[in-house]
Amino acid sequence: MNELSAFDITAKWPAQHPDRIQLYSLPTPNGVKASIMLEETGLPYEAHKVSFETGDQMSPAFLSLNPNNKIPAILDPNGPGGKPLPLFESGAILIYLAEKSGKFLPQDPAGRYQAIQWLMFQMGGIGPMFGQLGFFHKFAGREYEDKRPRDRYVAESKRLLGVLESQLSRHQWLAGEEYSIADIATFPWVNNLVGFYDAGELVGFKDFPRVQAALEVFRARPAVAAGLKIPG
Ligand SMILES: N[C@@H](CCC(=O)N[C@@H](CS)C(=O)NCC(=O)O)C(=O)O
Repeated sequence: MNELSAFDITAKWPAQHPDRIQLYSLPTPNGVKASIMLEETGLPYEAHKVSFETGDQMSPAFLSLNPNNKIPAILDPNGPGGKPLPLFESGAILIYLAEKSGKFLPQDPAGRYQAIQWLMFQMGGIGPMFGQLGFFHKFAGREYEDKRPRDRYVAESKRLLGVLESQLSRHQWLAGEEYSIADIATFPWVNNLVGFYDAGELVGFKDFPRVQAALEVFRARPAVAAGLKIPG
């Protein structure tokens, strides 16, 4: 019996490699933040698929780790003090993995807060607003006759893209000249907006050339290409 077996989630998703970080996820814009970060850092991990089709995120085993029934979540057998650490919320996972690996979060305090600031901007702005736009443009909300909710999220998404454009006109990446967890949080959502949601025309994506260029550089990273497909 390993230490992880004390966590109910491992009964539904058994760990083949209990010494590695366990990732519970799906390749959605929030899920791939964790898989891309794990690929980028090279930390050893094992990915488990949480299928929405079968409602895995609502199962008691999953809820025992994340009571908010959302992916991604992780379980690190070797957390602080050498004890297992369960963790949910993609922003918290990114900060944790950055601190554990010593990568993608500047060491100097001012730079570190810049990266956290842009990470929070994604968590509180980009993710929720682009997500709502997806609902009203691509999913069930598309059928609604009243287009005001959709238009509201289109306008807000454009505004947020404008904020990214302005920041990227001054810096190579969101938190400055170094690629950071702020970029790992944000670009999967931009990618999803113009890809899976097919909302590029709706938000006038061509009006944000620096965001477009940064997205291309992001997508060209091998760890990003790999992480976007995990778990398969
Ligand atoms: N704030 C959360 C949001 C996570 C989230 O919304 N995950 C979605 C997939 S992108 C999910 O698990 N949805 C399943 C559900 O709502 O039942 C985070 O960043 O981790």
